[in-house]
Amino acid sequence: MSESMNQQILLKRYPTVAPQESDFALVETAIPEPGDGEVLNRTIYLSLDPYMRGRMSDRASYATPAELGKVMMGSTVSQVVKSKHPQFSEGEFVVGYDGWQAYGIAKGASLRKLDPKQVPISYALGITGMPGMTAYFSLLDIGKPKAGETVVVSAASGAVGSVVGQIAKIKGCRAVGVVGSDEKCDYVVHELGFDACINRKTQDLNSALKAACPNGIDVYVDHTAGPILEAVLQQINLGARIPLVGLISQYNAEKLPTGPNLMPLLVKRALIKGFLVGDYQERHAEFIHDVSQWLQAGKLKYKEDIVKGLETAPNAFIGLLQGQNFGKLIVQVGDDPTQR
Ligand code: NAP
Ligand code: FER
Repeated sequence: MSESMNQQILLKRYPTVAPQESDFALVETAIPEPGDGEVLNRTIYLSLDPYMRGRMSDRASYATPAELGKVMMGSTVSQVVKSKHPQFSEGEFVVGYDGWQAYGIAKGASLRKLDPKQVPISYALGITGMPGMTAYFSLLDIGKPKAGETVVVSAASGAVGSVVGQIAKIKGCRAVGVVGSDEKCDYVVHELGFDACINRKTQDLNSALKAACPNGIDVYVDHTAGPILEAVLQQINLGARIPLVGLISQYNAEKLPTGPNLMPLLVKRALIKGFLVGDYQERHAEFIHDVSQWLQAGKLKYKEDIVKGLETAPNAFIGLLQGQNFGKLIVQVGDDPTQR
């Protein structure tokens, strides 16, 4: 491959299961010239992120699919080679979205300058970039960890998870990671300072979580969905918070697992929250006031399905679970003098 040429990786076809090399094509093209307001960048670092798997598909999604035959998208850290934008000069370092190629043309407005004296420029693709920001806001804004609480995170040694656990520690929480190897576990505990870590491939998730979280789980930052989420749910505490950040266990799946697909919750930032009516006893008067008024004004309709005789109770109850009741099922056990 010649240095005076551009190298690009194109997406050739959408993988049906795990992506394969043959889904991509490496091509050589001329290095492009920047137009007015544009910059020619030489890519130094290209970020590879799980979300890209979602783009390699024409399945409906929150994001537009990667176009077949085009350069794969991706965040990049680059050096400016030629600039036709007043705010950028040759030699400067920038973070942008130039994709899987050695040289890219970018509009100046889509680039942010990097100062190599502050942190290594590659960090702009990780801890000081999109993954770090994901960790920071998902944990703090949705997880709302309080000192003393237990925070569990999956993909814990990764770009997002490693930051989640460390911020949890900064906030005075117990941090527990779930990862896919002993080596990662070791790193998460001994280098990152998590309190415990579980190997999802070799340990029984339920018993390992129980042992690692003796006070239960207050926050679970979910990066995987699937079996880890299933096990975590068995140990959650009253009022636990679960930022649903990623579902990587299903990104390569040909068919979605049985049971509910939680992806729409992530995409729509929807909320699932447990409810127990007993929590609202103090607001009973408020309820009675409104509902009585609406009934009297004819704004609420109400249907009762009254079966007669105590002896009908077992069958009526069996029917309730089969949908045979139509309205609120009640057994009339005795005479109602108010109805005479
Ligand atoms: P990462 O953790 O650096 O790398 C992905 C990791 O996922 C792998 O190393 C692996 O770790 C784990 N993994 C892969 N397949 C898995 C499976 N079948 N079951 C369980 N774990 C599996 O990636 P990242 O960039 O930090 O992203 C982590 C998650 O955050 C992803 O789900 C991503 O989509 C999500 N994310 C969401 C947003 C958002 O705005 N919602 C933004 C950024 C990232 P182990 O083998 O160690 O478990
Ligand atoms: C991911 C990275 C980014 C991801 C979603 C996003 C579900 C979405 C970012 C946005 O639209 O702001 O891995 O996985």
